[in-house]
Amino acid sequence: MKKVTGAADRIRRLEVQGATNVAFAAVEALVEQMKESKARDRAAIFEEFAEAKQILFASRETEPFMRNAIRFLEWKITEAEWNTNRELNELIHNIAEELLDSFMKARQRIAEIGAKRISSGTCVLTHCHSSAVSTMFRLARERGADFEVIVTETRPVYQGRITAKELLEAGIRTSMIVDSAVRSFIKRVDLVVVGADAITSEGNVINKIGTSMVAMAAHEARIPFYVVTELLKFDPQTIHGEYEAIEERSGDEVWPNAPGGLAIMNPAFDVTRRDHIHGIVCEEGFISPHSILEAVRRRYPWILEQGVSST
Ligand code: RI2
Repeated sequence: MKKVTGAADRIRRLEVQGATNVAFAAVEALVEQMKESKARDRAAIFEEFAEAKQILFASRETEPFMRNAIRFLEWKITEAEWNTNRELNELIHNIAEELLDSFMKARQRIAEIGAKRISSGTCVLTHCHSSAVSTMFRLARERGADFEVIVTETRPVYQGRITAKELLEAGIRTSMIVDSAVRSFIKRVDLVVVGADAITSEGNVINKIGTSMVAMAAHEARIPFYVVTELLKFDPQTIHGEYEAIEERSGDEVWPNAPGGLAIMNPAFDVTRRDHIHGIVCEEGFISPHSILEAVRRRYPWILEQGVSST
């Protein structure tokens, strides 16, 4: 299981970052792993697949996009006719391509929709680094909008720096603030835009730690708060009453070599209630968080059918 354990380690260590990159790194590793399979029959191959899936699922807890993508592969290879490893490899490769292709179309549509809300003179605040949000900003810039983005540094691992570098490269006016300065700057901004790691059946959004405080500051200042995300991040387990698990990371990220005896809490994400979200920009359009389940059912019915168990 070298390919998947290697990928799982890179994901865990944050060498691969962001829900989308994590999902595609996991799919790629799984496809490569199956290519190396020496299993002789269907049952043995599915056993290997299940083992690989468990290793990847365990790499980071709050990654429903990765889980949905892997379940999609599993569903498709379960349904299809194939006899040899060679046939399976070709099939699995094509399924991964299909998923990537549908994702790319979704991402383009999201960027098109979101970019319409960013015109010249707009000041946008964003938190952390989201490839969906960056794509939308780049498109708005390409379309000629001259706007400004305020990026939070995003403690403890400073993903805001990734965002800042990307935006500067795209020729977007960018400034950075520390996370605790959000409320001091919120009145300067016209809207807040963030990405998502997970969306629940209630329309709540799980994103980088601190997002819910940004949302509260925006709510207090009556500034619109948008979430830009593919519906592939919907977690079907939440329909069955389960809470999205929030990954707890090592305290070393907060303070390496901290004094002994100091307890450090380091949750990677928090939950932003739907009441603080003005709109979700997704492949089904600009929607209210209240209609999330309906949108997922329309666009990806398989997520609801395949994703009912936690394995
Ligand atoms: P895209 C990131 O989590 C951030 O919370 C970001 O908003 C989210 O993933 C979505 O990113 P982390 O992996 O899928 O940095 O839009 O912990 O790239």
